[in-house]
Amino acid sequence: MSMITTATFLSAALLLLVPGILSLATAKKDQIHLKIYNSISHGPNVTYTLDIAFRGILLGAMNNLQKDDRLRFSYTEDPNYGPFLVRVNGLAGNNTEHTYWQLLVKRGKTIIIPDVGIGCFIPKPGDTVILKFTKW
Ligand code: B12
Ligand SMILES: *[C@@H]1O[C@H](CO)[C@@H](O)[C@H](O)[C@H]1NC(C)=O
Ligand SMILES: *[C@@H]1O[C@H](CO)[C@@H](O)[C@H](O)[C@H]1NC(C)=O
Repeated sequence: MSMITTATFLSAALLLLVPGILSLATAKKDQIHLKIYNSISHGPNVTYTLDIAFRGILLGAMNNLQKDDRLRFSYTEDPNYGPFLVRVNGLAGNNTEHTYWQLLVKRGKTIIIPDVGIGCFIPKPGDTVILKFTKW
């Protein structure tokens, strides 16, 4: 191959490859917001922006935040329903006091109360997941 045809071939190949690489990079991950809200003490809310894997579970995204030392949380493992969120940034729910961390999701203008916990819930890109410390 002459130099010119090689160069033409290479740029044609790049033109084909670049959009593919870009769409892979943007389609694979997306973002949600995670808001920590204490409805009992009414302290300041803390909001995180985090990446989610395609159809990844909320717990996975939260684990990534914890790994980066941005969020601290812990959960117990229920034999039937999986992970039950107990403590967020040092504050734990308490059966005697009837307090717990409720899982809410703001999607567009609607607030959703998921019927599953953090181990099963799959956020959608753009969701604001709210962890609300509240009473039952
Ligand atoms: C009472 C109750 C609660 C109470 C439990 C407190 C208490 N000490 O009583 C509170 C209000 C805290 C609660 C919270 C939630 N709950 Co609830 N809860 C129930 C309910 C009505 C009865 C459970 C019960 O007492 N069973 C009898 C006892 C003897 O059995 P047990 O195994 O010891 O019960 C324990 C577990 O059920 C556990 N538990 C309760 N809810 C949940 C949710 C999850 C995800 C996990 C892992 C464990 C768990 O707490 C109970 C007491 O220790 C059930 C529905 C039902 N009819 O079973 C839903 C139910 C278990 N909860 C459910 C859900 C989704 C939630 C929430 C995620 C709701 C939300 N969006 O915030 C949160 C948990 C958030 C978190 N922190 O992780 C779902 C679980 C379905 C699933 N496959 O995940 C159920 C089945 C109701 C439904 N929507 O269909 N819940
Ligand atoms: C925190 O968020 C909640 C619910 O999203 C909102 O109602 C409340 O006003 C906020 N609190 C503060 C201090 O901004
Ligand atoms: C829950 O609250 C009660 C009453 O305030 C307290 O005595 C107990 O130590 C608390 N339990 C946990 C696990 O923190």
